[in-house]
Amino acid sequence: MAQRISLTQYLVEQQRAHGHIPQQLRLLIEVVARACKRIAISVNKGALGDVLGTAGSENVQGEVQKKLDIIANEVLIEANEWGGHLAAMGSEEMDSIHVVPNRYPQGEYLLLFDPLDGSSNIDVNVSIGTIFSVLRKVNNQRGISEEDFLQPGKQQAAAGYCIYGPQVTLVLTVGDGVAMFTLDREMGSWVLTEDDIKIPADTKEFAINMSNMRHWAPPVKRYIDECLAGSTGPREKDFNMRWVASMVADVHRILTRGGIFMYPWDAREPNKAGKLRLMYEANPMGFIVEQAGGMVTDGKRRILDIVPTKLHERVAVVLGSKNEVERVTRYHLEAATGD
Ligand code: AHM
Ligand code: MG
Repeated sequence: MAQRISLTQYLVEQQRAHGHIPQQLRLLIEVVARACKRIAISVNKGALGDVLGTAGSENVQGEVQKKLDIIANEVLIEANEWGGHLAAMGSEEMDSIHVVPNRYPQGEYLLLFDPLDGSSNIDVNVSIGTIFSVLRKVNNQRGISEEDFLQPGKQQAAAGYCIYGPQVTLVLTVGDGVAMFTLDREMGSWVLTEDDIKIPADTKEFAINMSNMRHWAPPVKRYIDECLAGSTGPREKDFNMRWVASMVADVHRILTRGGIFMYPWDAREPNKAGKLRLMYEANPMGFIVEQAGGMVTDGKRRILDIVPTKLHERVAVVLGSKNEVERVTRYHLEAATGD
């Protein structure tokens, strides 16, 4: 029988081999992974667990919260606040940061999460997920504030997501490639099922919400028009389209077989850089995709270089197969310089 490598064994061996997973970071990752198991149980219960539908509240961004958004948020906070590995947490579903209460020791790390990504898919039984990002607390001179979180994505110590789909899968990077673990439901354990995942540099598959086409900027329109023109257009090949409306599911497909994902700026709300959130969605997914050899920009700049100005900052996102993301980014730069 092939040897099964658990998440714990993977982390311990990574630490031994490369020395980049300190004790607190390992604990943090294991606690988040355990919280994801609890969330998976609630997701699986569905109507039987009374977890479907809206909670009757809105988050800081004015979005209606689903019951599962709130449950997942609470599970992650409860699981993470007592272990001594964290100083504070930030969540897409909370107005401001949650500092670890005084009764618990404060750790060296900061955790950010989108507790339940793809909320619109909860009630229709389509894949959803949890996305998380880990930063180090850089300033040790004073207490903790929102400012401590405003670090560019390239400073992440780890990032990952858990997808609640036909299989429950945890995807993780600690800055040394990307590994995938599948939940063995009978045993309740995470088993390494793929290591050193690489995204092919070329693809014939794009993911974008086409209903927003009339609001896009010209470079995005140009790129998609060329894909749609297929084998008789300038790209001289036919493209396929997928849009799950759960970023976790779209990114998971791209990690598995390549592709490009875009949630661009659009003219409906010109002052909003994009729909997705820099710190809960774009940065962690960006770290994972880059670690898998892909590329991530906001159309012009590398996302992981952006220095956030606020916790809930939004950003346009273009990510996935390197040659396609490079092309979209080039189209934006050409449009800006008038080439
Ligand atoms: P959420 O975090 O509130 O669920 O919103 C983010 C989701 C992404 O997972 C997905 O890519 C996008 O919103 C879908 O947007 P749209 O409804 O415009 O297709
Ligand atoms: Mg989300």
